[in-house]
Amino acid sequence: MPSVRSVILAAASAGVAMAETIIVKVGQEGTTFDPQMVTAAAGDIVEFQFWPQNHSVVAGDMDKGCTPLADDGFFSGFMPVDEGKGETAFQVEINGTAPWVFYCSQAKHCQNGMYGMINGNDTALEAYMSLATDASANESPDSTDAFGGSVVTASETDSSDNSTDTEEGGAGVVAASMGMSFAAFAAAVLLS
Ligand SMILES: [Cu+2]
Repeated sequence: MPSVRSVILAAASAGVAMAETIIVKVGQEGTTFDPQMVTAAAGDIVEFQFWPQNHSVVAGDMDKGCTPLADDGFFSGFMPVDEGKGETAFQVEINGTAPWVFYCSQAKHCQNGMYGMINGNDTALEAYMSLATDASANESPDSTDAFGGSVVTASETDSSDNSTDTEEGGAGVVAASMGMSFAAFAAAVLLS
């Protein structure tokens, strides 16, 4: 059977619009976003899924560590989770290729390295690292409610690694967007 990658390439070359849902795991390995660097095209959805104990994701100001973007940002609100992957996720639709930095506004998580970028690069991430490490405060937006995205039921993709640089991650994304059942997806992965 054709590999998942060849199917993706065929679809892309046929001009089929295939918006992807890209999963970012929040707090699964401590104060981390995984993947930390996300590449997303216009129309793609970045879905933040939450692990214990109580994290958030905030769109940050690129020039001020651990500080919310003043306008047109996003915030998930705090997402307390007792155990495992939380049922509630936060989705942000990407409208272009402009870089975003995001961070967790809980306690000193941002200062401790809990941030990441959408459509960023290593240089920008390193620059943000110094700003975050030196930030005197870790700020949440004024609003305690979520904004700039959608609070949704978390997608059923927690068993695969959805980082954008692996075949399996890509397969999970495509299977989900094609509406395949998980069993069919698993079979496709096993057979490929
Ligand atoms: Cu956190």
